[in-house]
Amino acid sequence: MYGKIRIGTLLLLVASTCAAFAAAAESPTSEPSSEQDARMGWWREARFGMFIHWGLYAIPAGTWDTKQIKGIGEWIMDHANIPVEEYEKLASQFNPVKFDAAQWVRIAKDAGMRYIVITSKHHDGFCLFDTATTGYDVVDATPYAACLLKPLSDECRKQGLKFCVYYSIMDWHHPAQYRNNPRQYNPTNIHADKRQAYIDYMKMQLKELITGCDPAVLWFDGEWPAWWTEDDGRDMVAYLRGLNPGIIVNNRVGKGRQGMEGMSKSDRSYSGDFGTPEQQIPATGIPGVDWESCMTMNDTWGFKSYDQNWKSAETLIRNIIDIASKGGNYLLNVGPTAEGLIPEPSVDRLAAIGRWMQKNGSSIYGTQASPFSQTPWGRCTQKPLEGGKTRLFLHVFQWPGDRKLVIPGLKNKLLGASLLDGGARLEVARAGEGVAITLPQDCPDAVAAVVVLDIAGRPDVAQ
Ligand code: FHN
Repeated sequence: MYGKIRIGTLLLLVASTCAAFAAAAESPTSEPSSEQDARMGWWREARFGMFIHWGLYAIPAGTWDTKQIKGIGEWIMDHANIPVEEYEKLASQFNPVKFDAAQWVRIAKDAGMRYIVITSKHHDGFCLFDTATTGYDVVDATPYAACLLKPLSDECRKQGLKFCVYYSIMDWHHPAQYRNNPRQYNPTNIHADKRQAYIDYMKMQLKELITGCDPAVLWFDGEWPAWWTEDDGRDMVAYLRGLNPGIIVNNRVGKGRQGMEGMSKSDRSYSGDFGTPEQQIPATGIPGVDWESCMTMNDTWGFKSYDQNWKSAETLIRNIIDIASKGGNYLLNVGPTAEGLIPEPSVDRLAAIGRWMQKNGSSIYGTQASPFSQTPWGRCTQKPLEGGKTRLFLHVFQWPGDRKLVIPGLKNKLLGASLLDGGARLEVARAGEGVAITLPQDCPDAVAAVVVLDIAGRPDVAQ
């Protein structure tokens, strides 16, 4: 699969790669926070994105040699211990003729998502984009014979979403990396004499992605093998910033995932712009740090034909709210089929989320974490208003039987309360150490009804 590299292109890539790398000597952690704030502006506003895990693994879809394989679908090469030369043959079957970039972006946009992160190369090493570095890509190795990322990038730009790419450092196909254990691909080891060549290979591919598809975020993964270090991550960030100073990079470019709880804006001891809790919502968020919870809608990232363990739309909507109330972003995954379709159960849930976001999105986008440590009735987000005021968004999961919504410890002057959806004014008054809002008899939204409370100044709460 490596015989098809076009030498001229490769030499050009190597030359420009070295130039880009030399241009960015500054370590990312020494940058002023104002620069990071400027870079992160759209991302903090966005709060909600689509994760897409798509690749050759969608063909077996969780079944190999008539056996249903345990675990997540994109790991079938490892879990079924498939030899590389066997797995490679899947490429000749990959022909997603039903792939429709405009439809995928429309589904994400209608769900209220503001960005899309798609796997450009997962651990199996197969590239969903045209690359001069290997023939193991969708253009050279499949009957589809066309790039999948560029149309999606163009559609995102057309429909106003940010296009972002996932990229795995661990690569089960590249000859520089090899299995520690013959029964498992994960984690890989690396041949010492090929390590730099593989890092150069990654940098060439990333340069192709940046120049070809202009991703707003580089979402690294597969960073855990011991041969990849935090210094490698720091070097990679400097290289990427040399290509695009505004590109956002997650903490898995280095070893930040291990230290995520310790990753704070002050020490910035790990490279990357945001923390990446996975399949979880940190109980109190990660104060002072940008972070994004990535989660599946069922139990797998890559498509599995028989995984029907779907989370309800209510759970997914309340996850968005819970995460935003802790100051984070929600990256919700879909795993398209080998034909190029997003599974119907995912589409249905995204449409339900979109109906809620259509009415209540202003309580999520551009908001900051709750000023309260406890809100037993639901969650709170907040947004500064002009004139030094603050808007509190109270997401009510349990509608109080006595119609009194009690907000403990809030000391600010009260400016008014209303229902977000429809704007009906509500009575609000001080109640002991806090505030009580009188709600209508009937709850307007069983999943999460949003009450708006405007206050003077920044929240002053007795803890
Ligand atoms: O091994 C991958 C996995 O397949 C999936 O891509 C998730 C998504 O964040 N990341 C790794 C596991 O942490």
